[in-house]
Amino acid sequence: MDSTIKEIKAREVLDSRGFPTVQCDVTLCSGDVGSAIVPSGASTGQYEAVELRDNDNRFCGKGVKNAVDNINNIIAPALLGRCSMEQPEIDGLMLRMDYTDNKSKLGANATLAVSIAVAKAASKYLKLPLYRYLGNPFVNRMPVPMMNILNGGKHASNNIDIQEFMIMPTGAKNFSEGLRQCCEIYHSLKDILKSLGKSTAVGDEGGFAPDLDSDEQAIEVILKAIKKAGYSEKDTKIALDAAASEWYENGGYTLPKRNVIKSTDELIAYFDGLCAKYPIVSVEDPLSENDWQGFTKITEKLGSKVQIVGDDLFVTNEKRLKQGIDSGAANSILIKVNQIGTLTETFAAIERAHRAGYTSVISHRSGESEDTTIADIAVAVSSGQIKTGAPCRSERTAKYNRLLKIEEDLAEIAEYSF
Ligand code: 2PG
Ligand code: MG
Repeated sequence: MDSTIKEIKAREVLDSRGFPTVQCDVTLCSGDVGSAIVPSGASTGQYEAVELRDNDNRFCGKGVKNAVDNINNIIAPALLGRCSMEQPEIDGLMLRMDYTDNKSKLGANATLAVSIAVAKAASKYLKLPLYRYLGNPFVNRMPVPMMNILNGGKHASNNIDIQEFMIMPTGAKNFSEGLRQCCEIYHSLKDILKSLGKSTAVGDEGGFAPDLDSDEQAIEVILKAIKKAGYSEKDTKIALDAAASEWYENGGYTLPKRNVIKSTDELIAYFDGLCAKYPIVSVEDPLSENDWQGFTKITEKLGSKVQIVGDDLFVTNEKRLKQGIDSGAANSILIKVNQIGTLTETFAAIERAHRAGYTSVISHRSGESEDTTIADIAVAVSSGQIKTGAPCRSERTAKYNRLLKIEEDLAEIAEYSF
């Protein structure tokens, strides 16, 4: 059959931080080729599927030759001859071959590269854009960008503890307008930082990474940039990713850069205060991945007006998400394909979230590449939100550019709303 997998070939390539990652090409008997490059995080959650690294003397131990070999020598022979359109079966077969809970045998970087490349090959065979192949004939919802324009935490060498300060153009009339607004705000932020004598060097996700007096000052300069660009707090909202798992130690939170110590309740009160004072619509990982009770508390307190997003808390894992749904922890899930390692499991988590009334935000990692799969996934699942960095660094703009093309394809049926 033409849709049958004829060849699978993996190799080691580079991500946007200069670390190796896995690329995989899947060729079908028809000659169609699907190619994927997996992303990689810096503030990784404890419960993420295992990213296999060689831990030898190449690339500071970060080589991925073992993951590449696992694809070429173990996964490929098992998948040759299978129909590329059997995505759940193919992903299921890899899960069974791995037989661990966290993909530590084959590596989630190996399974994900194959999973995405198979889907892309099948979509090419069917002559469908990826968002249609993964979605359905009716999908038409463009995501609102959750654009990280000021970086701190593990993504930058400045003095800010909150990892991401993002803008969301919720009042724009369509995706491309929203993207334009974000770019204009990004450029006015640069001008403002320059005029304050602050650094305009950028962090891993392309946002500026200046030293500032406080988190509040970071939000204030962003609000100024919104105004300077000609927009208002009515149309442009703020989202934060605290990445607070990075702060957790000995039962409390130590914000490392300022060396401030807070309890769960104090952190909740802190975010409550920020949300009351500023137009913040979404807060990701305000607490650590193990602080289930804290997450339930903050969701009870803020969840009716603010999106509380679980990233390290859920790690795109349906089981952890179920625990969250059962205990009222968070009301939204961040989706990162490499946290779980196959498309089938990713889609199961999104489906479960939506059925429970949770929103989903499709997300990049701090280590990225020219691969734009997440843009198609955001449209395929009608997520309505995408987090993919600043309009700076081609690995970030590649996703925005892909979405511009999708919006053009959707033409008059495209929808955009928050
Ligand atoms: C996050 C991500 C992406 P990393 O915490 O949400 O912004 O960072 O990829 O480093 O985990
Ligand atoms: Mg996060």
